[in-house]
Amino acid sequence: MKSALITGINGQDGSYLAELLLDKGYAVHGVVRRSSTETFERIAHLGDRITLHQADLNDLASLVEVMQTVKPMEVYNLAAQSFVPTSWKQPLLTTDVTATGVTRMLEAIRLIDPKGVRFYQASSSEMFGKVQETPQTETTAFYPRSPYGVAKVYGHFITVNYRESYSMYCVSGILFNHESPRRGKEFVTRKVTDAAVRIKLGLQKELRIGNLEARRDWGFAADYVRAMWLMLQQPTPDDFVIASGKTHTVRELVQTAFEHVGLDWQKYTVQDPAFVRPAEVDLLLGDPAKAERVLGWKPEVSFGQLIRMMVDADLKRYEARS
Ligand code: NAP
Ligand code: G4F
Repeated sequence: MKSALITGINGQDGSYLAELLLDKGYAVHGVVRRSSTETFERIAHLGDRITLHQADLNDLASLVEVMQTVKPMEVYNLAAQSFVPTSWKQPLLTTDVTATGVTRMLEAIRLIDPKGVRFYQASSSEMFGKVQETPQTETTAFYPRSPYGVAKVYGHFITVNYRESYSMYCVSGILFNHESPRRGKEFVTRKVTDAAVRIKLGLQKELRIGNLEARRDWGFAADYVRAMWLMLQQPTPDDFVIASGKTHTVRELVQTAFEHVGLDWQKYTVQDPAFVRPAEVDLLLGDPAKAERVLGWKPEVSFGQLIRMMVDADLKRYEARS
């Protein structure tokens, strides 16, 4: 039986990836960090079909111990301080987890089983930042615009470096924004779909938001975890851009979500400088041609379908509570 270890299994992507790997017959293990209250909301439904191990990306010994215990064939490093605004408030924590945490994962693998393990690193389109060309591809130069983006560039290149230095099977997926009903509420898509529903139900008065002109290439998380798995099944390790190939403004996102609940977004949306970033990534648009050609990967859910799916899921959640 194939075995896989997922760091960040309790996050949005970790939960979808765990489901995918279970469906494929893997023994699925996950790394979770210690918390005073255990809120495994996204993976509770998987019950004892997955095995959880306590470790932290900041603690090398704990990662080595998990590697020794599980002896996985595939490792998916999804754990990170993943919220861009927090990376300005906690730049050193972001560096420790999102940048050097990747080296700790790679070292744990190098020490335990450098030839047997296949490693996936969750790289990000935030690395393109102030974009140097459009659309962005695997060869576009990086120009990160936040401590998070800088940390991801480090994680990306240390992954490439372990592949080239030790001939380890290490790949980096440069994933553009992907969302789902399991997205954290601090990210703009879920903040908007949750607000549209709450306003519709009379639970909230307005949506306070930052830059409406920022453009993102948004896709569905369950489509994107398929690409992660495909990357680790290739005969040789390589890096891929995973994107929808379409871009939309935050304004279009708000309009789509509010329209779906029958509200005029302009009546309820207030621009608030508190949500404007010190440095913005204005435009992301990925070119997934290489992933399509080599991996046979294609996204199945469009932007409109995704936002409506998220609104519907939020509606269901609130209706179930009343
Ligand atoms: P997420 O929901 O924020 O999940 C991140 C996970 O990392 C959480 O489970 C979190 O644990 C865990 N974590 C944080 N610090 C840790 C530490 N010190 N030790 C161990 N675990 C730690 O993020 P996501 O959206 O699923 O994204 C998954 C990965 O893809 C991240 O690396 C993210 O940066 C990257 N990425 C995401 C996107 C996107 O659009 N979603 C795009 C490109 C790249 P808790 O559950 O305890 O908080
Ligand atoms: O949803 P966001 O917070 O996502 P962001 O910053 O693009 O980062 C996400 O995608 C990355 C991939 O490119 C991942 F690596 C990262 O881990 C994360 O998953 O913001 C999207 C856009 C930004 O331009 C932001 O300025 O929405 C704009 N925005 C406007 N008002 C807002 C808001 N973002 C948030 N979170 N909240 C607002 O009120």
